[in-house]
Amino acid sequence: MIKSVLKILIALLMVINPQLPGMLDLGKMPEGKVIDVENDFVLVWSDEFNGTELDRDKWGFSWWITERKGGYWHEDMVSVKDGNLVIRAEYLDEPLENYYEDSGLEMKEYKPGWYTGKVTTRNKYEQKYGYFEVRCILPAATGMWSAFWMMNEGVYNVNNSGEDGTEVDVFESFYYKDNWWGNDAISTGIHYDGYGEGHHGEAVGKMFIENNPYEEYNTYGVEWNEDEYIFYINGVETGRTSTGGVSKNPEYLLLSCEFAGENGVQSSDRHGTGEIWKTPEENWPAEFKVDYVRCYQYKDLV
Ligand SMILES: [Ca+2]
Repeated sequence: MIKSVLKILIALLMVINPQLPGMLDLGKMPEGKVIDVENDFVLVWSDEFNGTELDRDKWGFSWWITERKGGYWHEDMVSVKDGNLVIRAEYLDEPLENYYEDSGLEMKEYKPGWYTGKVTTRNKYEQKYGYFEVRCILPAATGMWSAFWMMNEGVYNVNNSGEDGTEVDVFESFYYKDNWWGNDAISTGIHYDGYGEGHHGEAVGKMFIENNPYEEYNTYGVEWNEDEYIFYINGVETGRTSTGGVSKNPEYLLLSCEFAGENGVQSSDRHGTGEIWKTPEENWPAEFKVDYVRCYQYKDLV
C-alpha cells in the first residue's frame, strides 16, 4: 500500500521535475531509453554459470584478498550450483584457511567474523565500451551489500579526470529493510581519482525496482560508449552520466558482497547499509545468486 502511494508520488514529482525524486533520495523509477541488445550489440564474453565450479579461466580471486571493510573475502564463500554463481555471506566463529600465505601478497590475517566473497575478471578479461549485464537475485541482508562493478588501475590516478579509469557501479544493493517505504531499490554511480582527497564521483541515483529483487531475478546493466554511461534495470534506462569524462581504458568486472565497517569489524554506521541486526535470523547465510554475466560490444565497434 505504502509502496503504491509512493509510486504515484514519484510519478507526480517526475511530471513536475524529473530530477526531483532523485534529489529527495526517494528513488527513481526506470524510465527512458529501452535497450535493443539484439539489434545494436554482439555478445563477446559471458558466463552462464552452468557448471559445478567457478571457471578459473574467466574469474579469479586475486585482488584485495582476506580482510575487506567490515568482514573478510574468502573463495570458499563462492560456489557455482543450479545454474548460478552463489556468493554466500554469514558470521563464522572459526576463521577459514588462508590459501595465499605463501603467495607473497600483502594481506591481513583471517579472524572470526563476517565472511563473504568476490570474483573478478582482473588479469583475465577486460573490455572497453559496450553493454554489460548481470541477471541476479540480491542477498536479503542488512549491514552488507552486493554489487556488479567495473574497475581498472587508472581509477587511482588523481588528475581531475575519469578518462584514465572509473569505478562503474552498475548496481549496489544497500537498502534491504532500510527504507520506510520498502527495500526494493539499488544504487548506481561512478568514482574516479582514487578514494582519498582527490576523489570525485557521482551518485547517479537510487533506483526503484518493480519486482522484489531479493526474491526475483532482475537484470542490471550499463551501456558505455565514448560519450557517457547509461544505466538500465530490466533493459529500461534508469539514469546516465558523463561526469569526469568516461573511461577510455578497458575495465575488468567484479561481482562481490561486502560488509559495512572497517578493519574487519562490522559497523552499520558506515556505508549507509542499515543495522545488521535487522536481518532476520533465518536469512543467514545470505546468498547473492548470479544467473549470468554477459558482455556485448557495439556492432559497429566489432
Ligand atoms: Ca583519474
